[in-house]
Amino acid sequence: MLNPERKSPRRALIVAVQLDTVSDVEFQSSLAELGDLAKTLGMEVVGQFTQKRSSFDSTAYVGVGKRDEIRQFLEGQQGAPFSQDNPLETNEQVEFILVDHEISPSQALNLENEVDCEVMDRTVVILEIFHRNASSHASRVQVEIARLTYMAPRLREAAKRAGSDGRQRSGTGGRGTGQSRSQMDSQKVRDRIGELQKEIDAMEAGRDIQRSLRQNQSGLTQVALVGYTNAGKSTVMRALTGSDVLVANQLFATLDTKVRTLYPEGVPRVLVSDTVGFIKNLPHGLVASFKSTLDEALSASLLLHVIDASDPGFEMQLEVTDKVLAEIGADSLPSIRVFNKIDYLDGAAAQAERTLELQGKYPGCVVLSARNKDDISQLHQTIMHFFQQQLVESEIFLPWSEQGLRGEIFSSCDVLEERADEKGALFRFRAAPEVIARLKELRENQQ
Ligand SMILES: Nc1nc2c(ncn2[C@@H]2O[C@H](COP(=O)(O)OP(=O)(O)OP(=O)(O)O)[C@@H](O)[C@H]2O)c(=O)[nH]1
Ligand SMILES: [Mg+2]
Repeated sequence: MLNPERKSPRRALIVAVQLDTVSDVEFQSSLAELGDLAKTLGMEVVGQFTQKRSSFDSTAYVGVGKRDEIRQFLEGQQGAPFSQDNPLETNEQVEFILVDHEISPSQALNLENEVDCEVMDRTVVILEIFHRNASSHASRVQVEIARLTYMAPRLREAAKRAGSDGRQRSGTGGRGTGQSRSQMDSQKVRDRIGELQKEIDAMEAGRDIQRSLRQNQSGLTQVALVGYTNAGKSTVMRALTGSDVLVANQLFATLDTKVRTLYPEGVPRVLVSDTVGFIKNLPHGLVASFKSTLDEALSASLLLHVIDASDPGFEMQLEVTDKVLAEIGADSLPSIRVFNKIDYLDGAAAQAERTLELQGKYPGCVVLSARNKDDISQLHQTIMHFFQQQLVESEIFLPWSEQGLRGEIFSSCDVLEERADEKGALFRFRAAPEVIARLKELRENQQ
């Protein structure tokens, strides 16, 4: 397992195949993202080996020639003095090969054996980050399920190899579980996944209850922040709610949904939830196991799709998020695109020009910097406006002897008028239809 305490970065090489269908820009941005993922794990990428192909090599992902090149490069590092040609210090050998795709267990093991260096594919890199950043019990269990699901076929493959040639590496997917491949047969892994799944189901039942309790509270409406990892969701959340959610220049800093009240509070009261970030090629196991986190987005009445406008690949990131939202059925929810980090552009004129450009291309979007107070209060207004549009006008008369609901009316409704006569007070207000229905019911019960 990677040791998160270790100070000096561990060296890694990126190895990637560019398929015919992938443009140079897409390919480069994917490599840059893998580099960021590696950095998040405390690794330093010291080089990359890429290859154009129409499909992956079925034996070991990259072709024979490329494998030779990598092996020679790695052998060249062994004991070689530090020099211009050898950017690696003698004692700091490359420890990992990072592959920018999810590859099969046999491809990973063949590549490992041939170049004699541990291989981590994109999925295992992401799983490792999720494993490190998961802080609640629920997210730890979910990550564990995803890791075991990923590991199971790899354990089988490794056991097969160990049986046939006796060779065993520490290898792909086996890290972090505290058990070697041979100790854990696939039946045990399946049993463990079953146990963990039961735990998740029980937790989900609890969460559903909590969610419905929240929804039953007077006039509560919810907005969910969604978007690509590192787009600034938690920063926007913090600014909108005055809360202290974790903000970090890391990928997947937020793994647990947080729910807070929009501040300053208005009518209706609005809850804001922060969600896990999306990424291209999110491991399937994680999409499934994190569905419950994204479910929070599904129960929202409005989505704020946060996009890092300063990232050259923001359009791809926007598409990935839209695609995942569609996959979980959240594409029918009303949503506002929030282009963030506009402060990266120098000067008001450049920012205004970019804002116009984005608004032309994405009608109805909001362009802002989460670090700018005025921008945040405008966003606050936009959110309130959205929910206020859904309020309807109504009135209730409370006789002087039955003023018990007065406080409730003021806290859950936008009171337009309070008219008093000798019999009591008439309240004219705007509120969510369900709040009005509940107030009327309470009023009838009083009579
Ligand atoms: N300059 C600038 N930086 C920002 C802005 N908003 C967020 N950031 C920075 O971007 C980084 C990521 O912000 P987060 O709020 O953690 O992003 P996130 O979308 O919650 O990320 P994950 O939880 O990892 O998915 C942090 O270093 C923030 O300080 C902004 O408007 N301007
Ligand atoms: Mg976050």
